[in-house]
Amino acid sequence: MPMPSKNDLDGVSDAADFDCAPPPVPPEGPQGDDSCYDGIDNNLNGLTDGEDPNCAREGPFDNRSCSDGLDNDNDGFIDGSDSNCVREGPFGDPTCSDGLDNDGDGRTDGRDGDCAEVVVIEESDG
Ligand SMILES: [Ca+2]
Ligand SMILES: [Ca+2]
Ligand SMILES: [Ca+2]
Ligand SMILES: [Ca+2]
Repeated sequence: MPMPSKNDLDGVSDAADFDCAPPPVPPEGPQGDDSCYDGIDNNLNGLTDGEDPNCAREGPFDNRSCSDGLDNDNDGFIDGSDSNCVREGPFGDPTCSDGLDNDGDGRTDGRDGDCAEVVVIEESDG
């Protein structure tokens, strides 16, 4: 009695099939994310890091984009010089008594929650 030694279909199983789904496209951005500083066109749109609109944002003040030495949003102002990176406060800071809405959130000086007198507990990483 003859035994079928092999399948006609060359032995490729379903589990090894790569044809069904394209590889996922990783995100680039938002600004501050490592993907905006890795020199890689992560999302494969032809625009790398600062060239990519997903990364072209500067601020807010605590974002990495405000301390990277780059004019991320290409408005001619870098980091602390960029109004997007300006902080108002904390309490006692000159920005809380200059009559200006420094951070552009619509609240000036004492009206800005960032200027509220609070006890700040700072953690030290050592
Ligand atoms: Ca890109
Ligand atoms: Ca910057
Ligand atoms: Ca800028
Ligand atoms: Ca102010």
